[in-house]
Amino acid sequence: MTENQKVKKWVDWAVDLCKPNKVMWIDGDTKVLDELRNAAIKSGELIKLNQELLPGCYLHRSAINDVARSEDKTFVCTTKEEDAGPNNNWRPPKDMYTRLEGLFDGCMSGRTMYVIPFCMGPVGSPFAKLGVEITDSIYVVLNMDIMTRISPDVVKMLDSANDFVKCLHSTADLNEDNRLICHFPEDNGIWSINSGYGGNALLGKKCFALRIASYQAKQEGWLAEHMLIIGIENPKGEVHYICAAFPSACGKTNLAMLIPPEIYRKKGYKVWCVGDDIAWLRIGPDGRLWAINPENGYFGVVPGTNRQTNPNALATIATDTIYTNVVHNLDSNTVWWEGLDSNPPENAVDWRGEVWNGKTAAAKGAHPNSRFTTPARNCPCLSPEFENPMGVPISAIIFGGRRAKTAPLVYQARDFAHGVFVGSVLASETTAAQTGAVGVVRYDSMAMKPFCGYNMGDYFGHWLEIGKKLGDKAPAVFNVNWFRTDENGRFMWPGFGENMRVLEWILARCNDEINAIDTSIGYMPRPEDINTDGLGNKMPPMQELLRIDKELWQTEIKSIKEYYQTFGDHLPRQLWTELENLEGRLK
Ligand code: OXD
Ligand code: MN
Repeated sequence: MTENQKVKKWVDWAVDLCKPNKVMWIDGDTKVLDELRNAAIKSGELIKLNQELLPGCYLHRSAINDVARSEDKTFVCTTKEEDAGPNNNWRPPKDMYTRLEGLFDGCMSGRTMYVIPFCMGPVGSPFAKLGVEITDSIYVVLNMDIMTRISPDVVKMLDSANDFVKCLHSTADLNEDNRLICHFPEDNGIWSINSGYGGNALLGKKCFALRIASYQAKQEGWLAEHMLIIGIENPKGEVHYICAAFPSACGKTNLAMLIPPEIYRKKGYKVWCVGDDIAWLRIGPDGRLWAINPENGYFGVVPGTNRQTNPNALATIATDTIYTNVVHNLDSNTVWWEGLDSNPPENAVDWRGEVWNGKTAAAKGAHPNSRFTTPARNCPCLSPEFENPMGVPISAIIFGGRRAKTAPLVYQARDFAHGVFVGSVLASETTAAQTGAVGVVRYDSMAMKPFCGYNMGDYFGHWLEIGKKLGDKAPAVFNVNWFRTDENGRFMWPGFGENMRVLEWILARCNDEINAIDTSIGYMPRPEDINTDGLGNKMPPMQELLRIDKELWQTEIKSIKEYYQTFGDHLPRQLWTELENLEGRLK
């Protein structure tokens, strides 16, 4: 319970609307959480896995119509449509509140309402923000306990807080037709109904820490970004911090937990993970940009995680983890997924809950978007600065998409404003994993297209403003592309841990230790500036990886123009100038 009258009033209002049988406050008490876990095991919502092999680990299978973020059912409801921008679905707040009140009316009858005060960011940090999530799902309670900070200290903070984000959630009857994830940035509110999926239901994550926070950040002069944060320690023991934005499913968690190749490890290089998905960035007292990770855990994609791609993630998810929609190995009572090893279980149940034999089955056993929810404290390379209330100072910002031909392995923006341009035209090409044509360019500016809680044209303007305030203390901005392919469609760059070689060049640039070639698109390394020692048969064709195809870039300029036009007057004039300058340089 809290002393905060505003919170009490809001909870009372939610009780009147949702009509639960019982209300239960969650403050992180382990006895209470254990009881809830046991109740979920009893009802079948959770399966207790082999506690000798996977201590503290559980398996959950979602409804089969509820396995990913529902972008078409996600709305930003601002008074004026243009404030939401072409990047968001929009409805007038009044209309949406009326529809939601109808759906929430009595949705918790016969159920318990859980009230969870939570903190995004280290408790006591001036960067941190409070929320309260109301939900009727034990799975959501247990996931929120991993992903956010929940404790009696947080309840105490809430007692005297003026501000908190109101997060109302119900799984209701999981009816897709009535599924809605709605944001009311002007009221600090989120309403989500008919989904239990992480991105739709753990409202601290995408809904609060990105959509609502990006809106708050615009008002308050900071940035809420879809970025990992890592610290790279060099042999001298100095640590430089980098933020990186990649669209979903481009390997952010792998980069966030990177283990440097042996030749780097021998020299004393280490990579520390501060965050794998979200960064809140503010200008510090020294005028530099500082970042915290507002989350307390990782909600990562499971398939493809293995000893080669991400050994740190594999170690992290061996304990205290909730697995969602992976294969249940009935012989060992453990879990399996595609890409773990080449030894799928024969006596198993797939993510749909059906009998599955990995040796003979045609269909995949784990859902391609199956997930782990796991606490940050378990990560072997967790940064010692993870709980630092001031965060870490950022030397470089990296943007990266999935491009077969256009973008080279790496280039550096000419200055911060050019970096904003580079981030604004971040794009990925569709792969066979998506429906529709392959190779279509989709813009995902700063990897924030699905997560920016206001008009992206204004968001670009906000980035430029932050750049002006930072002046010559602004971090250097880079673009990377791990996904360039050869004429046979094979990736040219080995990726994963070897990405350290590109990070080394990026840091050398930040520290003014190496010259670069001034090209039409930005500053680039000479092929010999990327260290390829010890790559053996993974030796990449560096010339090809760094080639700029001017014709492709001219085509790119045409599609950037079309994209920019969608923002009308909201697109800052300065970005048009950056585009014209690029066009001029390419001639
Ligand atoms: C995520 C996403 O789940 O970006 O992190 O979709
Ligand atoms: Mn993400």
